[in-house]
Amino acid sequence: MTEILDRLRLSRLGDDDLELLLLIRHFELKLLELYGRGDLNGTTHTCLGQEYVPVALAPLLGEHDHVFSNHRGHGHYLARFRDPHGLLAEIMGRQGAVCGGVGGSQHIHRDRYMSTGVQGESMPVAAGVALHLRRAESGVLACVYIGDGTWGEGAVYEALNLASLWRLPLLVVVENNGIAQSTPTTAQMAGSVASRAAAFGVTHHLVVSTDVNEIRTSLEEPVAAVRAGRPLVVEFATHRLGPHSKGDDIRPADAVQAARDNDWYVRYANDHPDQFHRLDGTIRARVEAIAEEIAARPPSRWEASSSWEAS
Ligand SMILES: Cc1ncc(C[n+]2csc(CCOP(=O)(O)OP(=O)(O)O)c2C)c(N)n1
Ligand SMILES: [Mg+2]
Repeated sequence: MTEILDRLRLSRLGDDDLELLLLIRHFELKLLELYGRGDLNGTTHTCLGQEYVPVALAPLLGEHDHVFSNHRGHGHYLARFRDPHGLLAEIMGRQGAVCGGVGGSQHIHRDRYMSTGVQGESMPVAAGVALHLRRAESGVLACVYIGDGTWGEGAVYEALNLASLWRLPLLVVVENNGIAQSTPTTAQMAGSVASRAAAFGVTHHLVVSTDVNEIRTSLEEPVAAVRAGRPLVVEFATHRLGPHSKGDDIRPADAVQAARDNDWYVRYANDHPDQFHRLDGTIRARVEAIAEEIAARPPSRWEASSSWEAS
């Protein structure tokens, strides 16, 4: 019995990893609060419950790797840049915004990181970038995050086909949270992610754990193989803790409860209370202070770069 409980216990993380997880959690909670108060315009999709995915992947990706994110991308961005100021300023349209405030929550571009709110759009783009990398920057990969619902887009299959045929260094991270907006995966997906990857001869790796250390170790070799030209689909069986965007949650109570039962945040607090409580309040307060500081800034201005003006 103890053995079973030990296995269910989340392993202890370094402070750095836990701080990043907590930063993403409190950032997302703050956003929902700001939207709820009417302090923000537009929309947002939080990654509450899924924070551990980009945190586990973070050290497996290098600064030269490209990352293509999606509509639910705040955690992807924070895990790559640890820049809550730039992201919040972007979402709030304040000075210091990563993209001058014209990208907002879903459309961020910084160095080799790009997100889009258009489902599936980034798959062929990432495959094209991976083709360039295979030719020009050996050992560098393109990582693309997509959801389960995005497997309804034909562009996903065109990209998988070429990635396999041309042995592209393409890492497809699927955050399968079992739902697309309000449609359960079971109501829209025939077969499975694994069988669809197999149809193209692409390796598939399933992650059911929420243990950052365990996931990272299990992905070291498969990600190294991607760099050598073996495309990979990593499917995370995960849970969306919050609504699709803001107030739009029509899931039955048992589905929401299942997401809560799997929440790494609650489990980690139980398994490592000292470390958790030492850091949780600090990070929460840090996010609170960042939000106040950003809200007090003047509006952002977007100025076209000189190269754009010239063209
Ligand atoms: C091409 C396209 N069709 C529809 C939408 C509207 N839309 C935004 S998110 C979403 C659901 C995406 O589900 P999934 O891929 O599972 O990602 P999740 O939201 O669960 O993270 C839809 C249909 C869109 N943004 N782009
Ligand atoms: Mg989904």
